[in-house]
Amino acid sequence: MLKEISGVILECVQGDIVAQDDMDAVVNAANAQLAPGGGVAGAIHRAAGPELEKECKPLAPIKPGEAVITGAYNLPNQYVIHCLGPVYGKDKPAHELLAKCYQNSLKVAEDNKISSIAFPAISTGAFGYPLEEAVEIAIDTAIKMVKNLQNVKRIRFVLRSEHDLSVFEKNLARLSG
Ligand code: AR6
Repeated sequence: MLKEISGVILECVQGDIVAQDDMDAVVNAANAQLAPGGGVAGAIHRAAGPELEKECKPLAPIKPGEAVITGAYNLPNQYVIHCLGPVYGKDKPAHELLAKCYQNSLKVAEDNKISSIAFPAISTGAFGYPLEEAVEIAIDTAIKMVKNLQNVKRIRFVLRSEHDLSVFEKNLARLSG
């Protein structure tokens, strides 16, 4: 599903974050140490190769809501933007910290003249954020940002399961445009 708002395309697809060949940047649902780990972070580091971890090391640790950028090595993209989501029930206020992830990642993309960026559903795996709430935050934050984006023209949300995709689609469908 796809919506165009203020000249920016917002879309959601079911798939794998490491297979977004047509995107300039992919976002990593990272850990504070920017180390491989499981889930999205594991998949990104596996696909990118060991050079990614080397570039990440001096940039760590990062705090919840923070985003940093690196090269993408063997991934089919130019950049990886690593973002630390809040651990649900621990890092507070969770809502604000999750919104900051999307704000800061989009800001980093904008500053680096990135025109297309793909996000996973940050914090909704190992970090336990309830999907429905996380989806609302992701979409609301992106909508608030689009008016101020000059370089970013396409924002894609990549969901692993059909169920997660349907939750995103329901939320995107509410937007006019
Ligand atoms: N492509 C797209 N989405 C994925 C993929 C993939 N390859 N793999 C998982 N998901 P998670 P978090 C979905 O756990 O909650 C790691 O161990 C998944 O179904 O990757 O922010 C790190 O090292 C879920 O909906 O990220 C951190 O310690 C969403 O992506 C910690 O997990 C996020 O799941 C970060 O936890």
